[in-house]
Amino acid sequence: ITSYWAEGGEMNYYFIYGPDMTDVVASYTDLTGKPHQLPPLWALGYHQCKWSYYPESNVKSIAKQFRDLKIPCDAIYLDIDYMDGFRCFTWNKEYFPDPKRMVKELADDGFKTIAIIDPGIKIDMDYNIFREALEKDYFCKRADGPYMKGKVWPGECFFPDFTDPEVREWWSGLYKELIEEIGVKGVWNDMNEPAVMDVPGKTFPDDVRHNYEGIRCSHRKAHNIYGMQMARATYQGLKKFSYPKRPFVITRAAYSGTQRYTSTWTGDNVATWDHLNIANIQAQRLSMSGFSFVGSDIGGFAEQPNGELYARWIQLGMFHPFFRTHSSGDHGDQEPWAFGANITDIVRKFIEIRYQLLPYLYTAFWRYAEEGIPILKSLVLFDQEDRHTHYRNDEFIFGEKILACPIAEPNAKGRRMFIPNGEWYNFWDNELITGGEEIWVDADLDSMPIFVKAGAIIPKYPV
Ligand code: NBV
Repeated sequence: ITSYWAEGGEMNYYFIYGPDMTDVVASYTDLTGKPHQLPPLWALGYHQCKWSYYPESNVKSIAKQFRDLKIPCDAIYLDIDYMDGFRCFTWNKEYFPDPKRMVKELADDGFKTIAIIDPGIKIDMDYNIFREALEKDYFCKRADGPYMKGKVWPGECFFPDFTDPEVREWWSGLYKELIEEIGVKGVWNDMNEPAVMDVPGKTFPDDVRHNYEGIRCSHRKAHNIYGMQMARATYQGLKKFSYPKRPFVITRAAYSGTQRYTSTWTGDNVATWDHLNIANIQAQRLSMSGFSFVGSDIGGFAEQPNGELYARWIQLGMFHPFFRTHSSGDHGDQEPWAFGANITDIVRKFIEIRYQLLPYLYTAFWRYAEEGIPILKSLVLFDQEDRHTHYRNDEFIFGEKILACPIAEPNAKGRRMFIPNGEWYNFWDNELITGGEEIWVDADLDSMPIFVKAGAIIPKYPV
């Protein structure tokens, strides 16, 4: 027996007839939405992140290393420590005395700066954003009246009710200085599940009330929507203040339809081979669920990868539309050069391939934004008539014509994988393979199984 129920709100069922599974996904995005715009091209490049790069000198030296070592990189991230006491829309002036200058200098060197913004607003009468939201009655409240108070990074916080369109409008306006003045190019929304520390359930209690577009309801109904509405408000702000450039947003929490506004990643993973495997499956399934602009924390967020795991993860991540290394930062370095020269060379090689494939990926993104066709396709989406594809998780199609399969275990010299029907060229040596069966594919650490569909035209860009 399979049963479904909802904690709150309605259960609506939709029957979507393909019968082609790709059409099911496309129709599902007719219902829930497609990206409103293509991302800026740079957002499909490589991103470097850590919790946290600070102070300014650290950010600069990371950026310089990329250029010195000639490793392409388009974006560098500021995690929560750039703020003043974790107050959103403020700067720690000791670490970042002149953010505008720093962001400009990074931009002159080809880096876009991305800053994190969380939903919790510190309870602090000397903090203008807190005061304003309090005066305007924008914070969530409990059923019996008091504010929804919860502990997050800044300490005790109140939380804007992003399900209220007026609150979203206000929130979007808060980005003016960060984007228009300081020149930050992208925003990263985190903790918007909403996450709350030291409470059972780690989120709001069910009785919290929400505006919910004027149809007031409890948190039971609004829980899953909350994070999306935060990302939506962020997207509105970026759209306004970065115009005529296109916005880039990344969010941790999402819901059906969040793909309209933002990219996402798979959250706090661990530096293990198991989690590399999981990242592959998660990205394919998100893609199959109408949300293609996805990636994982490459190398793992918690714990420390060795060079081999990091290199293999870069190889997988190169095929994920969102391509970012991130780590919790307390276990050692996780930049492409942190594991010795051999690994640096392998990582560079794969990041370079990603850059060469940008026009190909951009076209796949265009099809996704226009028609809802997933960018990553599990083999079943590629050839559902062949029952062999029905239980395959490892291999996937990137765009329309490239078949890839990560190496997801240590000490591998290659792996067995299933090649779907048709003729395929090995990406590395042009050997022609006829698909329809499982084969062994060589792949030392500096390689991975990649095949190109016979007859495909793959446009390539200079690195
Ligand atoms: O802001 C710190 C981290 C962030 O680096 C990570 O990517 C998020 O998923 N954040 C979670 C909060 C701390 C989690 C332990």
